[in-house]
Amino acid sequence: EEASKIVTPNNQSQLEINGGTYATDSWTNVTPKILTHLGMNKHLQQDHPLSIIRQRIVNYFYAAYRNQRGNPLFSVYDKLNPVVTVQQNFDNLLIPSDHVSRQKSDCYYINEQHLLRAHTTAHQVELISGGLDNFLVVGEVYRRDEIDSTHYPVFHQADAVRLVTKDKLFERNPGLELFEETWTGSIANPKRILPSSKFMDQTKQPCHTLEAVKLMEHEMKHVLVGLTKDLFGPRIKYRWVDTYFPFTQPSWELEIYFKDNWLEVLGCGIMRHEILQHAGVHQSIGYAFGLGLERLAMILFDIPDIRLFWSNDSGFLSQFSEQDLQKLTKYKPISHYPQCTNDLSFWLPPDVEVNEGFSPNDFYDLVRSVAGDVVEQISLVDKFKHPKTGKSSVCFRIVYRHMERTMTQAEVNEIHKNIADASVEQFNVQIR
Ligand code: FA5
Ligand code: MG
Repeated sequence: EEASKIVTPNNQSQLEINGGTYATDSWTNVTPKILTHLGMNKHLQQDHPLSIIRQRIVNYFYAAYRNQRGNPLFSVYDKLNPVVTVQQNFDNLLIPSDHVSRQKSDCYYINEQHLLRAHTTAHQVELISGGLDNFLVVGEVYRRDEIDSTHYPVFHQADAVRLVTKDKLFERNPGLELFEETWTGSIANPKRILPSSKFMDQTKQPCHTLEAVKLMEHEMKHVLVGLTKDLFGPRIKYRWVDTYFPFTQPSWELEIYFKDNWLEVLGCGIMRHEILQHAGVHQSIGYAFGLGLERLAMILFDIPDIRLFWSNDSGFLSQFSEQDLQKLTKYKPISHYPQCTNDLSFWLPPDVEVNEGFSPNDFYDLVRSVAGDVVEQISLVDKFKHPKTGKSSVCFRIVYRHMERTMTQAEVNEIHKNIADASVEQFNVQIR
């Protein structure tokens, strides 16, 4: 009863979110549980580790870029509404209409035209159109994903854009140009087929001069390595990896070496000039980047589980303080309560298979809606097709652990049963 009420917002014809009213449709897949995260603003909560990281990043940019009067060049937007349009999140950023990141199985859609932003880059074009040329955007983003200690469907990003004109970029080398002489300056046909990752030229966009791109690349990498060293100390090991984003060219990821592994901390690149043109900017070149706050915070504070960022437990929050931003205290686990593992196996309806009529992400959302944050991990441990009936069977392993107390087996069994009941109701499966 209870579960079905929670997991089927689709029965509603309208959703009220942040003061806006949205008609639901076949794209609607936000759950009430996910919607509770709007307005929590963990990145603005005093003494919260995400707020400390935000301030460190902002202060670094304030210090790195100043105008002649000594005032910070960058402005900060950290309270923008996470409800955005498909145009803001994808179209404005030249993300192809068939790109995987648009899929219903990856995003939280409110309806066909609106979604909870999947990256803070969604605000880039409106801010540039409004006349800004140096800004940071900080906020939470929403992505449908698996469940484990480093994945949560809501996490935080900081994005930045810096635009410079020819005079500024070539201050000390007058005579150099941002754009190739041979380039006509016209916006490429927006309907033309966009270069895919494999065919994107990693050197530069046709419109830019090599010297403009190289100078911007150098400045951007210098600033980002500076930020990394400011956060992790001067001896941190890092490397740049070529990558592809539809909205930058060339593009890179910065990885840092941490506990015997290379960990991706940000994506960045030279902004696609079409994006600037659409936003009314014709005489500048820009760089942009986006980074994840939880990843940085987990390393800096030694926080072992991403769910802890949502904890209201004073045993967690009282450990951190904004008093001295430079002093990063390591997290001390309050204690480790025992895990409890239960498997759930069921037959999918006839003619339905994993990723064909049944998406594991739909199941993960159901589990989060029913069980909340006591689920630490879920994995698909087994799937097979019955040779006679042709029906598919799946088995999910669910690991339960409360972060602040020990759960009894009876309590876990009850939640597990609720998940099973809700699965039958929502996916028409048969429990084995
Ligand atoms: C983006 O979201 C791009 N918008 C970044 C960007 C902006 C590139 C501007 C170029 C110009 P990506 O999906 O890789 O890219 O995420 C960026 C960062 O967010 C990652 O490097 C990582 O630090 C963080 N991140 C991504 N997914 C997760 C996740 N599931 N959990 C925690 N952090 C994540
Ligand atoms: Mg990435």
